[in-house]
Amino acid sequence: LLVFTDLDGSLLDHHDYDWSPAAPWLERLAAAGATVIPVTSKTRAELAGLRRQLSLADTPFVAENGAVIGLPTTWRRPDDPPADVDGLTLLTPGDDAASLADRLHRLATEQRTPVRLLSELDDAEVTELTGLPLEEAALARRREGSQPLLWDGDETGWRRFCMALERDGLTVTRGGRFHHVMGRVDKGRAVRWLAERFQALHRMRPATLGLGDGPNDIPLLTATDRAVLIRGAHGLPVTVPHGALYRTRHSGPRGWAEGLDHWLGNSLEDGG
Ligand code: 2M8
Ligand code: MG
Ligand code: MG
Repeated sequence: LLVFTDLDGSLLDHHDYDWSPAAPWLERLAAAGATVIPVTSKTRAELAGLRRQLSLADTPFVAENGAVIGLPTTWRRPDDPPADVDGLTLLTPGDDAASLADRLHRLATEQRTPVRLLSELDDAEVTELTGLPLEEAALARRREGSQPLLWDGDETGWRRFCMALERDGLTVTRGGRFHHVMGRVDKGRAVRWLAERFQALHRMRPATLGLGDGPNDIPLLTATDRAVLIRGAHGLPVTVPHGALYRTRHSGPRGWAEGLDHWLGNSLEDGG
């Protein structure tokens, strides 16, 4: 079983980033041999410490909404790019963050609209906006393949700006607090890629389960066999076309555990 999970607002609480209500399920999944794969808007720099704390240091991960995929050695194939210093193979199917920033500023100037990139705020502002500790705010600003941003203009202006971005070949999505702009990537493509890689390595189609709370999780949820839409603490509407979708009553890590109770409550130990 592969469990693909969003972090902020899903495995982690939207406000204080706590995951203790989900910890018993993480242990149970590990004991049953299931692989938990974080699929997040967070950066690779943010994930380094988090993956250790969550005991997910040996599983693949998807950072920056699909722009960065990290593979541990057990998920590698010989023709992959070489492993980098952390012993991980990194795939970056989108566009690099610096060129995204340039294009965003160019389009914003053309449209005479103000746009604030998270990577260009200072650490204290990011802390204020997100509740992340200062050191983690600094790690969130280290973008490699996406640019989270704040839009101060009106809804019509935003829609016009989005259309310009999409005409320019960019992908626009939305997390709990920020809009996110990437190249031609999303969480769903990364999930499908990892499921195919698993199949290529093990000659067996994996069972997949997805959990997420935000608009940026819709592609993730539609890419998995069974899905959990976690009640959002962000107030944004999220509609997921899926034949096997469970919507939780709780939000954050309590909702995460509730979703696993629903799909795996009695069946995990005999194969999920
Ligand atoms: C940003 O991601 C969340 C995802 O829902 C958002 O859009 O609100 C990212 O920039 C991430 O790097 C950061 O850790 C997070 C903090 O809340 O915000
Ligand atoms: Mg989320
Ligand atoms: Mg996310």
